[in-house]
Amino acid sequence: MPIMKKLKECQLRYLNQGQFCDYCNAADPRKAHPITNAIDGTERWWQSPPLSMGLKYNEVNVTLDLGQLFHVAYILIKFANSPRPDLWILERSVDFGKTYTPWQYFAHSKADCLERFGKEANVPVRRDNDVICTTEYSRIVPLENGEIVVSLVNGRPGAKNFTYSPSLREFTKATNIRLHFLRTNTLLGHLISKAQRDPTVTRRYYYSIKDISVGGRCVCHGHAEVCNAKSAENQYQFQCECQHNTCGETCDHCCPGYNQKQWQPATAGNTNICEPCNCYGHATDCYYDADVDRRRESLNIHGHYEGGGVCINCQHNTAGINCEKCARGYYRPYGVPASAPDGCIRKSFSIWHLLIAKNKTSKRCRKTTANHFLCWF
Ligand SMILES: [Ca+2]
Repeated sequence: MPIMKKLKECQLRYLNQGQFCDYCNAADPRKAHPITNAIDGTERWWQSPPLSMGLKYNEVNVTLDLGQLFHVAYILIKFANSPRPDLWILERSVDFGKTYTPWQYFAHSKADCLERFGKEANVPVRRDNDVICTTEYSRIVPLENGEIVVSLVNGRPGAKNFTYSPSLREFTKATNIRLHFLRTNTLLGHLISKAQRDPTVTRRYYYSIKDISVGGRCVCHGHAEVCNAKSAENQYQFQCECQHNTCGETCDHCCPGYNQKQWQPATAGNTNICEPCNCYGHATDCYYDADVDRRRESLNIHGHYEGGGVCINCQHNTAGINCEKCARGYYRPYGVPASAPDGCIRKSFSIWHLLIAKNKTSKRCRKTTANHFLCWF
């Protein structure tokens, strides 16, 4: 918001006894109304420029940056010395403010709901992700200290089973919240013709917010019971305590080495635990490959070809999806297990000469075809 200096604020409660106005002053803490006042938890308030400075100030955005992804359960807005807005949209972003989508519409009349937003007013919520239009919060009274409570979980079908309701989990996600105000409440002042209009009346029309409270929980995709402050120094950022071999701030991927199966959120019937890859101890990380899974080429730790884990950076001269082979130029002598750390030995042709011979009987010969042997000398 631009810093407003010498801007008159006119409090509506004094209308009966005559108008009371004062000057805003950014330099005077008692008369300044910066946006930080809307989240400071005190009685100080934020105030937008009045319509006397231009009708463009009907449209004002207030944006809250949550700093990370949350499931938002409710938003409580306490207004200050102006009525609640006449027409506005509560919006959310899940991509840190790049794009916004409507969360709930607010209008004074049912006609506005339909004409401005294409929504029938005050219809009961049927689906978890219904975007509704409500008229109950746009009344002119109270003139001051009005409140708006937006509940994004309670009253929706998935509320009782939130963790396992994918559509409600998705609907409540937000990294940013935007109050997109479109029209102030005007005591029907807009009906007065321009010629008759009291030039001071529009000084009374503005938005003012005393405080905004947001309640929610971390997004952990069902893979954590607890979400705590990231560190003692940073009490405003939270991190899930991930279970089921999941990693990340929101437990949104499998931990390194646990990608035998594709990551999935936990559901009511399945924790969808991330399974370790079988790399025979030759690699610490792996990735999931759907094609490998489909072709059943990856061996899991139970010895079954299930999942699509592909080992990354096989060590100890090994290679292959499971590091089960020896790298080019190396061989694993017969009987040495795939998990042996030094099982792959360099083929040295200066010492070991290969010869295809017929019918050889030696400890260093291996039968290749019916009458041929591969021998080392
Ligand atoms: Ca405040």
